[in-house]
Amino acid sequence: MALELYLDLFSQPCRSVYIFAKKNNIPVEVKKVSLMDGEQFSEEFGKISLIRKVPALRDGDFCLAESIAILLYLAQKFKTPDFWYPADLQQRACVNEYLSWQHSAIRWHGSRIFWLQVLIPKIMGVDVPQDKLDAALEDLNGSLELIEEKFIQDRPFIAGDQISLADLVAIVEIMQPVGSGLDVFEGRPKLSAWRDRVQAAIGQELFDEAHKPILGAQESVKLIDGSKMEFFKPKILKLFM
Ligand SMILES: N[C@@H](CCC(=O)N[C@@H](CS)C(=O)NCC(=O)O)C(=O)O
Repeated sequence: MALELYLDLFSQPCRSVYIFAKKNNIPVEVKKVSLMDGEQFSEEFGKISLIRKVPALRDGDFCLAESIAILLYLAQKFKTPDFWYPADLQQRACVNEYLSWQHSAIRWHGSRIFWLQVLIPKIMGVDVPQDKLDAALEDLNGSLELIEEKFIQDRPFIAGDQISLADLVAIVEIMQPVGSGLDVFEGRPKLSAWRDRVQAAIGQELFDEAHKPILGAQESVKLIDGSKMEFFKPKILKLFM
């Protein structure tokens, strides 16, 4: 029986899991959970994950949340090529280091720009003050600098000569602010060259397919009836206002 992957490609961690499964020919049935329609709060999805966030995985009776846990589960269950999660102690440590760091850094910093520039104006009906955007951009730039100087350094990829889970998890997060119209690669030749290598390793077609929704988000979000996204308001007030 195929594994069920619950996801919405608007979401960065969903894209990493989706790309990983497709790239490695892992048999999965994709079940879309539309975040904009609030389907993460449905009774049906609650049976898959009480965390109520995507991605989530169901493998028979076994349900798993959290993208990193899912990626590692898939890598181990399907014995994907070593380079994704190298057996070499220090290479694996580099992957683990990046995966541990990203949660509280680039993940939030890239995501925040998307919320401030695309979702909050739509849902709250107001533009976000420039000083909030400037502060968010400063944080994002700090994270991008660390990715270049600390994690990529002079290597082709984060763990060495080949793509790993670290690069995959990094690229999907870095693309989130790009979806709000911000060219994060401008003036960053090292990051751009790394992005090109990651895209080539994933395959352009799969990369583009996974990123189509987020890269079209500025237009598609305009068409959504904002009153249908009221359920996001408490979260916005708590996290951003
Ligand atoms: N740490 C989790 C984060 C998952 C997450 O934050 N998912 C977001 C989309 S990017 C979500 O489902 N949000 C729904 C909500 O907050 O209502 C992971 O890596 O899987």
